[in-house]
Amino acid sequence: MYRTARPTLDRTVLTAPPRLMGKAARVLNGNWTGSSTVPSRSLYPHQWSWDSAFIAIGLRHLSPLRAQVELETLLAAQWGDGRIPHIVFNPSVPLDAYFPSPDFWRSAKAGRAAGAPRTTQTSGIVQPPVHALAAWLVHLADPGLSRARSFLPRVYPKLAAWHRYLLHRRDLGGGGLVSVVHPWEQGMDNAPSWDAPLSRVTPAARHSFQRADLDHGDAEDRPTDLDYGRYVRLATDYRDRGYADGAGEFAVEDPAFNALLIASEHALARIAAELGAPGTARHARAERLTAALVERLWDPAEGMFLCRDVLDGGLIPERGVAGLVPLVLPALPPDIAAALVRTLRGPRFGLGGVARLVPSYDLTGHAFDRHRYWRGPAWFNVNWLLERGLRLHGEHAQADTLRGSMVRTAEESGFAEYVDPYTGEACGARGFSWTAALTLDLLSEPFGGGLSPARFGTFDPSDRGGERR
Ligand code: 9WN
Repeated sequence: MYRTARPTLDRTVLTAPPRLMGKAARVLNGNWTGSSTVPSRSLYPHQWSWDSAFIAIGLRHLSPLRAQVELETLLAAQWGDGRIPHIVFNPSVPLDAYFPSPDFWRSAKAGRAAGAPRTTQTSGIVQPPVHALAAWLVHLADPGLSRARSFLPRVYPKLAAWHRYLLHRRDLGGGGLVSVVHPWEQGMDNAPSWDAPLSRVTPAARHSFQRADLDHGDAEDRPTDLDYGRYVRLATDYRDRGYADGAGEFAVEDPAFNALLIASEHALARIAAELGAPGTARHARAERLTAALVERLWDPAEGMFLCRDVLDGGLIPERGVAGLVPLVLPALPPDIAAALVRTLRGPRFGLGGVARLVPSYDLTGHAFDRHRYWRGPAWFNVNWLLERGLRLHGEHAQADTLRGSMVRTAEESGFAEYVDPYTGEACGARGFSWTAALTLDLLSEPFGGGLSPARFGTFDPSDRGGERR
């Protein structure tokens, strides 16, 4: 299934490590609060869910202990129904530092029926489930420490409950895949894929909320007020329904969100095996989910996955980078993996050609904007997933090119939140945590490490011991 071309190590990776790793470490140390890492001191001064998972993946090379604590802090804010909230608020940060703030979400009260924590304040929506994958990679960084602290036995039940929540409460389309109920849940907040489903949502009145992001970010790069009004409306309605799932105005099956769930399900299988339980049922479920993903979201004519609008039933004809993220899946049919690689290298995404990093949206698409949030610029977490996916499917030369570009751009941009996909010009916050963390990971594990086929992708039903050593 996997091609075995011999990996090469490019010069950037050979010469950059000590100096660049030091710079990345300084970013992560500066953003560490004592129990978790903020994505950015200025723009995002709390703990974010998928950020913490990516941060832990890099932090494990610096301090496996801190990486474990990062995930444990997030999981301590898990709700009784299993959801992991997308933000865990730091009570010492002023309310006006970020909007929507805790007094908007009112999690303890509005989320009581769903089992929100009583004292920790959180949001009520979720973000992509990268956590089990992160927990597995963090364990692999120092299995001795992990076992001494009973890291996996403590996090496994919480991660299993998280996946149960998604699979049981969020299958709003009835086809086995998870739906997101807010663009912020998918993590690519302002992607053109949301435009059509969002257009049905009546925006909250402009005077009813005060944006904080424009104090730190350039308005030209951020979502418009109209889109923000719709985000606020959706979140308000969800809150006012007590965060109960099922009756909202927005429900979309997204390929990246579901692919990350599947990758995490494979990782949970590895964790189960490490804890002495067979992981076969989880691997099998991950393979069934992969089949559902292909059946519901694959578009052969586009050579990529699309989003499905669950409320009108149709595929959304927008080519966002989320449709390429399933490349991280080990059980993807080889012809589909090959088609994704062709699309990545073609004119729409420009890998190895016109693009320095893979853009968040089709370079030739009608909504492409090289600087506006998730409508064109390149993000490091997405590029990291694609780099690991290319490697997983044996595309080492492409992966090497991408890795070299990411490392160079991360350094030149001052670990920017995102960059112009053509030039690498920095946009958004600088000193952004997941950019620093994933650069550390690329430098420390140039061949894919825990995500290499031998340690992650291959599934042998007789393999009950997993990674136990
Ligand atoms: C809303 C923290 C988060 C990331 C998201 C990114 C942005 C927040 C915002 O920042 O979203 O959650 O205010 O725009 O889109 O992916 O997790 O870094």
